[in-house]
Amino acid sequence: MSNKSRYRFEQMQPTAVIRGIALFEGFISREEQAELVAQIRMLAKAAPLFSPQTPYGRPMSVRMTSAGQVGWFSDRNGYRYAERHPEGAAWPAIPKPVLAIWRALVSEMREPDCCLVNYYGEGARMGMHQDRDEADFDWPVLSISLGDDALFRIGNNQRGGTTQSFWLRSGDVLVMGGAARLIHHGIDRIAFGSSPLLPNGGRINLTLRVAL
Ligand code: MD3
Ligand code: FE
Repeated sequence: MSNKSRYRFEQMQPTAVIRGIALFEGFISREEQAELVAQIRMLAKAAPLFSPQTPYGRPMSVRMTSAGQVGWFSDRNGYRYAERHPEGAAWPAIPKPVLAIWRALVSEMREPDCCLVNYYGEGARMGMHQDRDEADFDWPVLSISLGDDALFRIGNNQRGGTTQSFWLRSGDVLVMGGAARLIHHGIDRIAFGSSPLLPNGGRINLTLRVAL
């Protein structure tokens, strides 16, 4: 049997592995972080950030948009991937430097279908949830943190049980594959103003997923 791993991060040395999630602290340089922010600004001009409604009737505190074939979307009818921005336009392409990070850590065999862009302003949070709107859980999810520090919490594949928290900082990358792919996770809070990357503060998270 070949012991060649399927995804590149499996042959790399993360700075930590927490409940199966591979953490690559400081993976993205300061210069590259600034370039990513410039790309996200252009992206958000073509596909403006919006506050998704939830099936529970309250809007999310995180503002979001997407790039790629599909965008992640939520409204009164539930969570799903949509082929168009709520204002009707197709989603912009995933920026090249973002795809380069996916290729470096995941694979050159397939690109992600969706790059979800989450923006956390002061007081924004994301409750504990699983990412399970995708057709295929064999592909890992990759997440990039930019801007203010965020207190990230992970639980278990089932609801409830003990949780572990750690801070995500600008330039950190997480890869969730294998048994960690369906772990519950959320963002309890951000330390608004802790990073100089975004002049007006806040945090950007990019989450790359094979969705279709
Ligand atoms: C663990 N975003 O968009 S990224 C999300 O920082 C989301 O905005 C958070 O959860 C954020 O769905 C957390 C880290 C993350 C992303 C996807 C995961 C952790 C994950 C999928 C499976 C397990
Ligand atoms: Fe998630």
